[in-house]
Amino acid sequence: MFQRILIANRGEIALRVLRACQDLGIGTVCVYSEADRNASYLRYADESICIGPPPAAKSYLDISRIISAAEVSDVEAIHPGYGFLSENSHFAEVCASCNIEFIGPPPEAMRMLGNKARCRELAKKVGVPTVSGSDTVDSEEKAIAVAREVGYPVMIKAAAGGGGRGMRQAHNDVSLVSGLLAAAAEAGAAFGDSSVFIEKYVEKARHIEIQVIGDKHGNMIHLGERDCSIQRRHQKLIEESPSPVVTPELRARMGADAVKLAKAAGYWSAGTVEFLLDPGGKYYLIEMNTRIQVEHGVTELVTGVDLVREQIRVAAGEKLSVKQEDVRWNGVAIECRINAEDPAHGFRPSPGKITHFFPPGGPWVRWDSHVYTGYEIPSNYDSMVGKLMVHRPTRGEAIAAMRRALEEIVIEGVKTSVPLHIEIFGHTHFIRGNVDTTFVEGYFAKK
Ligand code: MV4
Repeated sequence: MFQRILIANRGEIALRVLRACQDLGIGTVCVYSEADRNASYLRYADESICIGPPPAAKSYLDISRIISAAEVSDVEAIHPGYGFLSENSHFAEVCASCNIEFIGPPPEAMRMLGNKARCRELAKKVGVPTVSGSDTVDSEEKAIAVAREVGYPVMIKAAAGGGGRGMRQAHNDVSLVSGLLAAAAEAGAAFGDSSVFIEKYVEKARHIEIQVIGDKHGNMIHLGERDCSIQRRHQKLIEESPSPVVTPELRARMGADAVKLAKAAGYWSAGTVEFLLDPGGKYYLIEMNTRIQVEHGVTELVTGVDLVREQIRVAAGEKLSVKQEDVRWNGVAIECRINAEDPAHGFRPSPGKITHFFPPGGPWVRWDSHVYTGYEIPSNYDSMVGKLMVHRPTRGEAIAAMRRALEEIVIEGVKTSVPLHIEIFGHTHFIRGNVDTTFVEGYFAKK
């Protein structure tokens, strides 16, 4: 096992990785930007190194600064968390060339699966269902031909994109041509790769993702699904496991397909295979996330598997501590992502000082967060202030527990998504589990 690792991230995920290291008896080095110099979790690290000014490009995204910190502190491995450099295969290669273990998948697997067009190709090759559509399209004529063949509406997606960036819907040839240009330009600017492909638009779908984890000895298991259909502008608001609509046999089929895809890419570490599930019960792969995700905690609650611990163990060359046949799913876990954002102003980020904070707690509640009274939320990074999770035997009890916890939490000084979460947890469609990916936007349109 590693003696000492560096955590190349900030906020609640830095704290989450610190806790896993504490449990494993591993020494820790945190890096932080000037905006995070007062971060509470830094006290739990054995060593903390300032790596630069607030802009992420000059700190958390700067490979040379992070590698320098790793070299001077003599760590054996780097945990990238989520976001920032976590899905950067070049960074993983630089780590390898410096003889530092990247706590994540091998770079070749990241490159293959992180590109949506290549991921789709691999899925097709190994027989995992995909949405009907095309490989990357290089002309308007080709795009129109594909769209007419699969039938409108279609989605135009950037191959290098993810989480809805570089994505456009099109209902006819005219919006297809304008959408192609817009998606390609957005992807070129954001990812330096403007290639796009076309998929049939799957209507009234739910977003179901399968958690996988593998080791370097060829073992790969799935830990069931998370239902992430409650999103707003491609930002997830609520995640739950199990999905109210996934049966044990559907879970087994989707899980086997997720494992098949990851194995075909020579994957190890934690990863998530995203599917759309249509109202007829058919599922289609859409992309793979080659990192630990924000919402990993709901899977930990229902399976009892510590995903960050397993990630670190397998990176160190150990075998997975769980076998597929021993995985059990107990009860229902739900997570609310609590963001500092202002619903009265289009949910724009609401950075600033938290003047009063009281955490939710009590039985069945898990609160993963780095914030405290007096904490100043920097404007440089994302606006998530914490993840509120509950775990109960049934979905109805989980909803009740979440409503109690949402009423308890106090965050003053900034605007947050707590009132929105309270509204959703009182909404009959949500309570009945009767939602699809258009729920939040549809709900606000009607108000
Ligand atoms: C889709 C889709 C319908 N058809 N692809 C959104 C985020 C990205 N991961 C994929 N997304 C979608 N891809 C096809 N072919 C609908 C969405 C989608 C969506 C998915 C999950 C949750 C909310 C969503 C909101 C709008 C669109």
